Amino acid sequence: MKKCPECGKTYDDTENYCADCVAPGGGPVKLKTVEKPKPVTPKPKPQPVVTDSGVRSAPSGMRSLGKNAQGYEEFLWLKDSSVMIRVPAGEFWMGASENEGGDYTEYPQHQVYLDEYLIDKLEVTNEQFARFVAATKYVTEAERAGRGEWYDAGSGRWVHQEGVDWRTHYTNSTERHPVGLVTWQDARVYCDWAGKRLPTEAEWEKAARGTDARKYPWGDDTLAWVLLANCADEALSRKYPKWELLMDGYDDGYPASAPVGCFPAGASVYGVMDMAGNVSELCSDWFDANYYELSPDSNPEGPTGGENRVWRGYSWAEPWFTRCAMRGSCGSATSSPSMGFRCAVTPE
Ligand SMILES: [Ca+2]
Ligand SMILES: [Ca+2]
Repeated sequence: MKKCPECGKTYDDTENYCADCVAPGGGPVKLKTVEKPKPVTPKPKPQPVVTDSGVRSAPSGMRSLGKNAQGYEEFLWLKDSSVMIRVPAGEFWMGASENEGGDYTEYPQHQVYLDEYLIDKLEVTNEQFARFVAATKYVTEAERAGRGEWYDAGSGRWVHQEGVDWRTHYTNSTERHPVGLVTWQDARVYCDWAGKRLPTEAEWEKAARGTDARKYPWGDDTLAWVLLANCADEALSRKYPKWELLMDGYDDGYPASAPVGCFPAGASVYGVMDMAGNVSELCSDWFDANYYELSPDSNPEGPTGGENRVWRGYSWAEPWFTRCAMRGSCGSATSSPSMGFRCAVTPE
């Protein structure tokens, strides 16, 4: 295409002079070739990277690990080197079923919708907590109080023992054991440091039981010949002969806590480990025994206040396999070697 530099009229490439204009010195005005504008290629919108396995890319602070054996996406949370599992949005049944024989606090069973969230695959370990303390110089509430809850093998009772805190049973051989003797506030501060939060009670229960209202993380039955969880067992009675309540004939090999994730047969439908036993796990909610009567049906966060905090999953100190619906509570200042926590995150 050509264009007259005087009047702007356009011509095709076969013409050389403008038909209308006269040059200042006389004669026709010579046309100028107009360069065709180059087509503008729109910048591609950023798209999530989808790998061969169909896994979406990870936001900053995370690295995709692909799908786990159960088919759910796992991520490495870089701040505290924890593996997190994506639990899809959707509904699940919360609370005990009619034939489950649950405590009154577990009723009524009700349907709850939760947005998508990530939850730690494993309980927070001594090793992780030590890194947090090294980075922040945080002093736990038991350390400040100068004492903590402890099992006294001589008397066969739980006592408040001077000088007992999370470091007491932290050795080179227990790096991968869940941290214990931490309060709700200790757990919350760890979560803040890691850029995470405690799971709500509803998130904890969905991660444990999935959407089919199963009784235990692994299903509805207990399989006596399979090691499913770390609870009060024969190993505990061998170490503490005065321990009264334990599962006769069940020997998981651990008298107290076990390294996290060493009972793969007990994993939940999402692949979350140790939801029954090992250490019980603090949740973000205040505890209300009657909360299920009035709980919102979407993303419940617990009562707005209260005296006690929720913990879930029971521990190595209990003589049974923990049902997913079982609820527990403790004072905000309570810490115990049988109680720890895991973290959750709301995806960006
Ligand atoms: Ca045990
Ligand atoms: Ca646990």
